[in-house]
Amino acid sequence: MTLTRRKFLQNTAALVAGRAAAKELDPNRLAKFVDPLPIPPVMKPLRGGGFRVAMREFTTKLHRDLPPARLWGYEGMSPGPTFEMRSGHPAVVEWVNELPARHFMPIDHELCGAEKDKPEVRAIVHVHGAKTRPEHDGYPENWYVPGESNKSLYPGVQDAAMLWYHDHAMGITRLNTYAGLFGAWIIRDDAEDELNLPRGRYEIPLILCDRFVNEDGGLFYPTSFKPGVVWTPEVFGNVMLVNGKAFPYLDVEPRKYRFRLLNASNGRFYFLSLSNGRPLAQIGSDQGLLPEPAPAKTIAIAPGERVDVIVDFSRAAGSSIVLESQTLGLMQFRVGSGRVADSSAVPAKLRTVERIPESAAVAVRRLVINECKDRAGDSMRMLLNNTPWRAPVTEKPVLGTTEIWEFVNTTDDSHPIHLHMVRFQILDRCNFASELFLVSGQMRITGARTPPEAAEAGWKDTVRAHPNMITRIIVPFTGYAGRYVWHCHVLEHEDNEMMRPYEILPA
Ligand SMILES: [Cu+2]
Repeated sequence: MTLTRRKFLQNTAALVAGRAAAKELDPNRLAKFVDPLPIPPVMKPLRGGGFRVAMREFTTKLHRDLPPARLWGYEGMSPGPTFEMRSGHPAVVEWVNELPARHFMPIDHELCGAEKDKPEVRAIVHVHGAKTRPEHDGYPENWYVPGESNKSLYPGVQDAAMLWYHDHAMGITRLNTYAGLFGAWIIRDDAEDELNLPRGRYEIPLILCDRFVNEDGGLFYPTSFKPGVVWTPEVFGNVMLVNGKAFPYLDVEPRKYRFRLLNASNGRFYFLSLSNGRPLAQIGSDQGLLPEPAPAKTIAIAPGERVDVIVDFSRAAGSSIVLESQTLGLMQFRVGSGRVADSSAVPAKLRTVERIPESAAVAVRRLVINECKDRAGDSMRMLLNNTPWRAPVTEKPVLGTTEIWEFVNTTDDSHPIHLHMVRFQILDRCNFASELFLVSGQMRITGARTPPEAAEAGWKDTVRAHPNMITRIIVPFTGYAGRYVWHCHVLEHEDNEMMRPYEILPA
């Protein structure tokens, strides 16, 4: 039996088990596009400067016709409030754990870091894409319990980009994030302001995630059918949420809008398109603006990735357009009629992204993505380089140097690989003889190296490593020395130790 087949059966068994117990909602019964799109409020600083953010349990309706759901969120909302920051302006945030003492998601105590001797409720915040010292980066083992808090400093010395913050606690990241602990963190700078892109109420974050929702309106996290093992290899929910609502709508004017998209799903990839067949103009990715706009009819976004797009509704006055992912409607835009003034611009040249030459790299690391062993004869075990989390650190780049990391994906899945603290460029992808490599360790490249398309030609912090391909990135390790992590951003994989520490050595 192939891995894929077996995984499918495991998933099916898990879902059937879950369904029987939990009365899963049939999403087709939900009226579409009846709730207005919520827009998270901007996070307000304290009077003396800095921020204080509390993680809290709360209830909210995911859809007009559903009873309220129990969630966890920053400042008691999900998505949490949006941080609006200026490049070069540091911020101190006190993250306060005010969560209840018991978790409402099923914990798998067999996972590394989530053993029975660990407190059930633990949290640690990571600002994804932020350049910050290791002690402020949200190291997975630096979690703390309800009643405790942690202060972190974010220097903000980086280009304009949409980052995001979410929980990163060892062995339960997938559960804490699924419960609602995530939000947007936007950095702006003068160079971006000068472009005169749509802004203010014409710039809107769209945070995507999918969840299993029960008929009682609450969340449900599918578990394995095997007693004692709660981990499932991937979770694909039955309901799509945008900014925390199921199938919302947004009234827009017939003009240009800038949408800041974030995929905050545990495992779902989206392939975004508009129902009117018009292209989306992607202007940015994870770490800020692209060199130039990249129009595309479909835009892929993996868990952890961000996509910055311009949609021009000026020729769609009076119509409604659905934002879709593979024919699945996520949300609706209702375009007002008439004509409106629009002084915003989308310049043909957005910024300069100097390509880093391969010759700048002092080392090439081959990093293998494995999905190899059964755990307890039941679930997949997913690892990086066949190495568990607690093994000694093997990746030790020197501060100030540049390296090429090549991700050799021997699995049947695409894995979004994220490196903390640094930004990088994608060099290329190529096919290789995966079976031969697995059996003999011999590497045979079987196709041409394909450079990234325009949408991936900017600065990134998360890269899709496709199955049976080698994906190469070039990484300048600038910033700070110390211990960070790199991992797959499918959160189920991450919690299954598809995550490793890496250490930046002082120069
Ligand atoms: Cu993965």
